[in-house]
Amino acid sequence: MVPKKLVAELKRKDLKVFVVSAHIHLEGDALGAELAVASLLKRMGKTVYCVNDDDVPEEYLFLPGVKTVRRPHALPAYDAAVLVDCSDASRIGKISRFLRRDRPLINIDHHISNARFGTVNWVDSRTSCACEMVYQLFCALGMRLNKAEAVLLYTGILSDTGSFRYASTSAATHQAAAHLLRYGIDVYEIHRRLYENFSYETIRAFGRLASAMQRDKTGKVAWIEVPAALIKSQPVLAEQTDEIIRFARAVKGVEVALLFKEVRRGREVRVNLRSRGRVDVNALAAVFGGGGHKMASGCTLKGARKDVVAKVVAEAVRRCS
Ligand SMILES: [Mn+2]
Repeated sequence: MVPKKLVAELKRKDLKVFVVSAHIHLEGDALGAELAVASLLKRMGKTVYCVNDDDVPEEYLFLPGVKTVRRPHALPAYDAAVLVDCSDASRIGKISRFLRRDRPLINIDHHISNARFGTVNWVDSRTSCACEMVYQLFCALGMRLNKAEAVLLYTGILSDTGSFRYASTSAATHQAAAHLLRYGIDVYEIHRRLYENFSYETIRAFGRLASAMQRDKTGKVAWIEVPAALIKSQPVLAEQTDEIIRFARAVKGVEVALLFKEVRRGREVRVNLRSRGRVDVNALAAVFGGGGHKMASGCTLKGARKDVVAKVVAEAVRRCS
């Protein structure tokens, strides 16, 4: 349910200028929800700045309104901020330093680990994605969607539910998607843009990563490591978490799939965690200062790749037994 306070806040006449942002490592749900909220606010007569601490990944450049996204060094003067798909305000990156304590901060998120950092918090971890929540927001405001908004929300739902596969997909998710189809969106085109748009070299790199996959002796934990050198030669790999980790998760008997991306050689490793359902990877990531959902989470560790892999794999194996 959309909180009444959120609707009231958006309707406030004295709040004229909004900044809207989403988490770094932009992906379909974050970007779709951000742009859809921006569109909604503009239609309510607000001035809106979409700001991110990240460039938009190439596969999302087709999204309507994506050219309005700015990557500023600081935030512009604003009356209220809306953060979508962020478990914590710091998830928007360096620009979070410029959030003002004396301005409304609206938190719209579906992460179970959400820190309720806003002045208005709408956190619903039972919802599949931020875009499904933004869809509900349009309904609560009695606003008809336009086709561009439908494309944005459908893209977010498609990407965050793994194309309606993950357990977070509910009847309400499908109903929202069904409604979005009535706006004449081209679902195959969206699918193609997201999933059938890789370069020849990237697909070959996926193959190399799959063949370098490892698993523990119980076969319950499988992992893939992406070395810094490979990310350097194929930067797109840094964004392709789901495409890569699906190899590990798809192995029969695997309970926890892990992806280790060497962000800075010898110094920092980004870890993505996926569960088959038995192990809570939100709790597993929390051991290392991260979080997310029970089925999908992430954390970032300092140190050499070899040490990070050993530590996280050991903890994952422990939780599988
Ligand atoms: Mn999301």
